[in-house]
Amino acid sequence: MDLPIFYNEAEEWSKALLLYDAALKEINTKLEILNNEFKITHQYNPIEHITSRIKSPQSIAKKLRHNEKELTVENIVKYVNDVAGIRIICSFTSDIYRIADLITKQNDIKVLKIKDYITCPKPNGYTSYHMIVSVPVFLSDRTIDTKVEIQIRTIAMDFWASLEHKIYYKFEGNAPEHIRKELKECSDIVAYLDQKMLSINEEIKSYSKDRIEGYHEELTQ
Ligand code: 0O2
Repeated sequence: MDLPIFYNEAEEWSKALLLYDAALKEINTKLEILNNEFKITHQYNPIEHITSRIKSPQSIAKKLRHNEKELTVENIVKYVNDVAGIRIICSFTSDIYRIADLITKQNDIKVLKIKDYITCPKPNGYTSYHMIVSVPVFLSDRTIDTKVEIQIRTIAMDFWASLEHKIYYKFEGNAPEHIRKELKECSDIVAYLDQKMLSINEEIKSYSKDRIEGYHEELTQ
């Protein structure tokens, strides 16, 4: 990734990128291990999929401008919490808190900030669970705690956020009132859908193996 503004800080920026990339790899590996363990011990997969990204130079510059900070590597590292970002898509809302808890319990991860937009959705209807964490990256001569933003949400929340993001950019943040209202209504439907899916799943889990076998027998009679 190039940030052409930084001619005199190019090396410093390359080092920062190396750290962000390493931090993403570490968190991704941790999540993969947790998910694999879950599959074996609970025959269940709480994570649908994971994506990760390094924030675009334009987006970094925009965020610093918004915070009225000069565009320097030092300011990026200090003030932009989501240069390295991971998005975890779960099946059910309960999985979100389970995953967040498992991340928090990892000894080498420090949780720096939490924003629970599920308990407190944004006024536009955005829901997601955000964690800013730091993870130690071991270099040849030192260890550097590096920040990563982790967003955890359900498939339905992600569907809403992806479309809202596109609409937001299309209207440059000034979507007509009726579109905003309809998006908010869709977010209420998403919340209802997640709740419904969760209760169906709870009911399925309450079926004992014997009950399911009995049900199969009834069908075949
Ligand atoms: P992009 O393109 O994803 O990089 P802080 O981290 O506390 O310094 P910030 O950045 O306001 O402050 O944190 P917050 O509220 O946790 O939001 C960070 C990210 O969450 C955003 O990154 C989006 O990815 C997502 N997000 C937040 N609010 C919304 C929303 O209303 N709609 C959608 N679709 N996504 C949202 P960026 O930098 O905006 O963008």
